[in-house]
Amino acid sequence: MSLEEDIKTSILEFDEDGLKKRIETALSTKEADPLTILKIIGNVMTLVGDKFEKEEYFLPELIMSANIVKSAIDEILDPALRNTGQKKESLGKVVIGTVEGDVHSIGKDLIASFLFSNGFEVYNLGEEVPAEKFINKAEEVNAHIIGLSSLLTMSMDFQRQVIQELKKRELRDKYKVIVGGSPTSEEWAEQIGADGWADDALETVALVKKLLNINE
Ligand code: B12
Repeated sequence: MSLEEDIKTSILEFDEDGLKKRIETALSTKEADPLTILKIIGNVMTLVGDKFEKEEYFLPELIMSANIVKSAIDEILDPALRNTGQKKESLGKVVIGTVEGDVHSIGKDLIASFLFSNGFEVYNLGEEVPAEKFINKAEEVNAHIIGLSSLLTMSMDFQRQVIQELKKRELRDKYKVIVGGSPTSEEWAEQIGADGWADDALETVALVKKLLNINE
């Protein structure tokens, strides 16, 4: 079976060991690089999402698949990316997280990994991140970009709150704020006064480069 098929089967069968071993083999034999594997995982998770929507999967299956993917990314793919990316000069600093009230991590983590592997210094603050924490971290590390992820209609407004809080602190012009996540859109980004929106990880890399005037 192809690498894609193997990864898909392991995730859909909740086979954490199988997934990790297959990824390790693919990396050690140079069958694929970490970024290619992340792309495959992203596609499989989109499929998992579709199954949930069609009620073929329920919450326990979702949690299991999300957990094994997170563990494979944290333990294998992110370290592998760090090894290949270490010598690169930083193209810019990005603070990213999922907004308050929202625990969805997979899309945001994919974005963080893609940005990192494209030469950005990434500070991933995790999930359920309050506005203050985004801003404090951005101030602390002198970030260029603040990235806000939201997968829930109920949490979207916290993206707006981060922007309002930046304004309140007279820091709005200091950072480019980008937003994303399935309930958000270009129009939403405009409506809340964000600097950009992207649909997926590849588009996000292009967006960040555009916002920072990086021509590559
Ligand atoms: C996995 C999942 C979960 C997992 C999350 C595990 C984890 N560690 O992430 C668990 C089981 C915990 C979960 C819980 C819940 N979930 Co949920 N979940 C999903 C599911 C199936 C997939 C999300 C995912 O990982 N997609 C794959 C990744 C790769 O895609 P992505 O997240 O969209 O990210 C991409 C883009 O959006 C974009 N992007 C993302 N972030 C950012 C940020 C920036 C800055 C940019 C530029 C781009 C960007 O790029 C990413 C990469 O391509 C979706 C359904 C779906 N089809 O999306 C529902 C979904 C998001 N969940 C939903 C709901 C309702 C919930 C719960 C409330 C369920 C419940 N009844 O308890 C809870 C929420 C708890 C909370 N407080 O947050 C709804 C949300 C509906 C809505 N619009 O409000 C959805 C849409 C399912 C549905 N149709 O009902 N969930």
